[in-house]
Amino acid sequence: MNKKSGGGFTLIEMAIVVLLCGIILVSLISAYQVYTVNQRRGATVANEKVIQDALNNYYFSLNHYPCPAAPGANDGVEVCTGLPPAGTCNANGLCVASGRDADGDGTADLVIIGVVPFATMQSARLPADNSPLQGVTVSGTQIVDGWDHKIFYAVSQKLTSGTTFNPTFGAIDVVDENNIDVLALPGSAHYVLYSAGDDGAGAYTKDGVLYAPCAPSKAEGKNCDNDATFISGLRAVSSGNNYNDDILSYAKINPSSLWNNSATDPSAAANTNAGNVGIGTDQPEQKLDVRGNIQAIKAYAHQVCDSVGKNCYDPNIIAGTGVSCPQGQAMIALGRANADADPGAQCAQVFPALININCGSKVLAGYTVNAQGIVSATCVAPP
Ligand SMILES: [Ca+2]
Ligand SMILES: [Ca+2]
Ligand SMILES: [Ca+2]
Repeated sequence: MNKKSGGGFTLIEMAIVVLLCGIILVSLISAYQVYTVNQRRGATVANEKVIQDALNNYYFSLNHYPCPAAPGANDGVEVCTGLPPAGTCNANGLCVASGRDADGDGTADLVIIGVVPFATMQSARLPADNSPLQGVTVSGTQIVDGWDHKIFYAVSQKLTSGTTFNPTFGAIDVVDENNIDVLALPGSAHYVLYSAGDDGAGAYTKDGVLYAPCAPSKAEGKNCDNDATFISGLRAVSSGNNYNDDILSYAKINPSSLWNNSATDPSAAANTNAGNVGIGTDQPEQKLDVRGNIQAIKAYAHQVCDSVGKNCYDPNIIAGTGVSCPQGQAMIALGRANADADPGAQCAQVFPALININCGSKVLAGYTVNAQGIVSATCVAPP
């Protein structure tokens, strides 16, 4: 009965073939799904990088970030005023959250949560000459993630205005999957960008429609629960409350051991090292030792010395009350008569050859000096 008949297959052989085809197909589908997700995640990371670069260019040009646009609107225009109260969202999905009290006035600093204001960024102008900003253009395909959902943009409100901007006023917190802060100073991120990832929970489509509701009980719910804390955690896509497929990037202050914001003027920077600072040298010999040219509009100094700190001049010799010569004499050099002399002017008679020339009632019209130094004056009648 198990013998092949007429060159065909037995039922068992057919079953094995079907089973193998099934196994291969499942593997292919699974591999294709992984490939697709990786592609979409890669596109999302790339777009967030483009947006970050644009936001940073905007900030460096205008000294503040733009406000977010409303997720439910599609004009890409920032919304800075008429905001919903803290802890709430408006009908267009724009939310305001209470963040860290960064300015220390006892009141929570606000965080505005929305999407990338691409139109505002593209039309921004430099105040100095009204020229368009460079490097701030983000296209329509770059404001969405790999699933065509809008990438969220949350920013510390004080950093959206040049008058309140202070780099230490980031009010946003970012934690990892274990709820551990990823920032050196908790709650100090300037802004975050995030994609709602594979499941699109809480995301808005590119047409401004809510795609799926937020699931606050899941780990990734930290991103869509509209408070000022976000999660930048490992990808976890098994079911359960650890689920997180979101893709988040953020901007923060990079702490530096060399520079700090001035305690008296937060907009100024002060160096913190006790030793010297070198530019063009790793062996600085002065508080600031520049081995190269310095370009400045004005230079202020109490003394100007030679390269070994000797032969110092008071700059007032040139820029202050200056130096003077006796009447009838003119300065022929500025310097020292010898190494021990005080700096000053070297003076000389204006026309030494003409001493003792007397034209009587006439006036001097010219003179020559021959090789022997004998002066011949030409005196003429006054005009
Ligand atoms: Ca405050
Ligand atoms: Ca998600
Ligand atoms: Ca949150």
